[in-house]
Amino acid sequence: DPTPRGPALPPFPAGFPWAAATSAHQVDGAVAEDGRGPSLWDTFCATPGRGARGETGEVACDHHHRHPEDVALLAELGLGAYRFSVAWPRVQPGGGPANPAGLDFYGRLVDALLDAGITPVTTFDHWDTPQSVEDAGGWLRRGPAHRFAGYAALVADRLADPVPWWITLNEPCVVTMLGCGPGEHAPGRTLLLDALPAAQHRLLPHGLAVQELPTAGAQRVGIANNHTPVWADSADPSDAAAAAAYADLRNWLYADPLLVGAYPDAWFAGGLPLIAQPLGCYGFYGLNHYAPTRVRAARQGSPFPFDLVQITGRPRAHSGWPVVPEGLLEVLLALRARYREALPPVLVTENGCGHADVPGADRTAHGPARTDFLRDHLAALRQAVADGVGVRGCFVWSLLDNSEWAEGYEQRFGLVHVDFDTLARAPRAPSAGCGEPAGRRRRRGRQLPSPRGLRPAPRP
Ligand code: PNW
Repeated sequence: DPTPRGPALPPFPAGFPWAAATSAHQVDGAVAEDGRGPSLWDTFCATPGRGARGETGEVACDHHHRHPEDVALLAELGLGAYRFSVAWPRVQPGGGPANPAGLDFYGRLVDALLDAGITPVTTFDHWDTPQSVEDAGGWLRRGPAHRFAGYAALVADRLADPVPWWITLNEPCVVTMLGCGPGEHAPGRTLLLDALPAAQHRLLPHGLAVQELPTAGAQRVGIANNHTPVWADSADPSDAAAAAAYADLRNWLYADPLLVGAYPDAWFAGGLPLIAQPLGCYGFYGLNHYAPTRVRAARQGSPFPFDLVQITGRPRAHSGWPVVPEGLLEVLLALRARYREALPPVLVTENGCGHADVPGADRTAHGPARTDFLRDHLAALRQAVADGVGVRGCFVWSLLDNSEWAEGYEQRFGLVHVDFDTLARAPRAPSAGCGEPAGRRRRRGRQLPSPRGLRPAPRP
């Protein structure tokens, strides 16, 4: 048993659900089964020079076939909820007619979760837009928003009864910021600031879904927005202005329209249309958080009004992101300060850290870096709750090691190790510092009371 190092896991209010998340492209595999059509990520990864080492989501974790084993792992880990995404191209392979076999897969997954007493939390769109929708102009046009609403209604018709929590979109900011600006993510467009219309066209489907889904029986409908604390590099007013511009582009552009009903009043506001009223969230606001960002005034010739500066003096995840646990507290306090009573209860829909396997190291242990990351971020979350931020649950990214998009399979975020040769799963135990040996933790986990706010809806 590891020797405890540092403080034990902080206690949370009773009923606080511990949970884990995945997304379809990153874990499902089986891309040519059930009549599934290609997504823009399938195309991107198969394009030479795009995905790291040519790695694709063709097999991924084979969650599509192995979901019964993965649901058993969730139960073994004592997790109360599971956030997964539905792949639009599995449900509407060409972005048009429905594919019943695709919907059946998600029906089986939801049934397995409910049978295990685990609450399903379902994302409609975790970036894997059908290739046909992209071919018609993608998110640079308004059209996909209406097609998305039709897709969401199809899924809700089938699953809204048993699924109590719905997430419309995962991190629309990353789609604009990485997919259409510099082109590091699918669809690989390099439009820089001309990508801005995609931000609005990504928010429109959220607005449509929030209006329509409650009628289809969905109890709670939110979003999973990525937020980063933005630190100015110095007290110089030009650095402070650059930090404010970055915060608008990265954080508030995707949150203000939902919670305030306006785009942030900033350097790009003139390019975006007026919004009549808040697009809304119905029951919760989802926060994905990984790391803060340091920003300074742009040097001459930059296409943006800011430059990003490395945060030094901190440990780093494999992605290069600095590990700053108090950043999670900062983000939660900033959300509360900005939106006050307009902020619904927050679900932390992603937080975690990726590291590469160390050759020869024990694959059933997290290693000190991930153990420290999780313990210290949970302590920051505990502090936010103590400070009165209404946080309803926390989803670790991720249940399984999986495909980290354009980076391939090297970065491992999983509570569970996946051997990508054999697809064997092995739960990881904390290396040290979480205070309890894995065996005892697991027994305790199973006895957790059903989380109050995340109880599965009665079976139809
Ligand atoms: C999120 N950034 O992606 C996604 O929701 C997950 O699918 C992903 O695996 C996870 O975080 C880890 O990366 C992000 O550049 C990608 O700031 C990029 C950024 C943030 C989040």
